[in-house]
Amino acid sequence: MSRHTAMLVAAMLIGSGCAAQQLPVASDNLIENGSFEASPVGEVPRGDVPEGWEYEAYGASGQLEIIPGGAPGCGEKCLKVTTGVSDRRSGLHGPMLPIDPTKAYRQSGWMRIDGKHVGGGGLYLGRAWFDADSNPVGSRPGVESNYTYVAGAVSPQEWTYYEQLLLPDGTPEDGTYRPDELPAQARFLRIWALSFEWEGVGYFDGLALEEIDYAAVARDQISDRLEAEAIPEVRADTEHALESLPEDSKVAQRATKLLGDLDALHRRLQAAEQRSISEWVADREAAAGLIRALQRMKWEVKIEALLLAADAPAGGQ
Ligand SMILES: [Ca+2]
Repeated sequence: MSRHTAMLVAAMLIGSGCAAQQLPVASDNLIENGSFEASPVGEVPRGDVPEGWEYEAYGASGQLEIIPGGAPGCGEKCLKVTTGVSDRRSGLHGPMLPIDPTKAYRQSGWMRIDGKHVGGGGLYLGRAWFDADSNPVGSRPGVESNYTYVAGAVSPQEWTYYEQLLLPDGTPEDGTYRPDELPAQARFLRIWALSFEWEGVGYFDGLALEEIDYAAVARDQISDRLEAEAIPEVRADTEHALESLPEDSKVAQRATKLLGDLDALHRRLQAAEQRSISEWVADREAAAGLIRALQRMKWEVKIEALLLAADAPAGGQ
């Protein structure tokens, strides 16, 4: 049994999929032949690239090969990239893939190296961004570099899964974007799978780009957080203590406002209508603050109720 076959069997036993994730996907893999299953085993002829890919990075120097085996659950073939003293750079660039910068995507893939890592570089998985006219979208004003990475200069000895959730740029007006953001002007991306500035053998497999249903992600995250922080109990405690407070008490009014905010959040979590990703991101961030405020408010209301009871004349009114 070859080493690769052994890894495939192990993967089946532990039930690992090619994309090791729990995120709700909203599309198929947008990368054609990201797992290299559509290519024949053997050296990729100089000047050529595997089906679905556009060109060899840093020149058509014939440093690519399709070999049997691959990452856990990722089929029966993978890409091997060899760099040496005479040419320390190679890899693959994908074709221009159309994207919608208001949507959410996950870019993922598996990488490993063989043997000792020599040199400062390593394997890189990322993408370059382009606008509607196929011009690069720089990460900062006046900066031409239009690429960001899922993982850079990595050199794992075993197959390792990398992924990154890409969300719309939340602040397009500042003219910059983070590595985990889609630039607002971007309409295309080009996948990069590179072996850069080192000498050795690297492997890529299971490369994927998928649209993600971010509303479902945010809904789950917010709901889980409300449950984990016992917000239904906090609410019940607060409402119980509120019964002892006069309605015109300032504490009662603030508590009632917070409970109303919580109701509104619950309504948005259950709403069926389409909301933008930025609205979901804002809700996710606001939920954390609302949870903290509700937890403080519970005690404020309880203390206010105790103080009122202590001030009341003996025997009550
Ligand atoms: Ca494969």
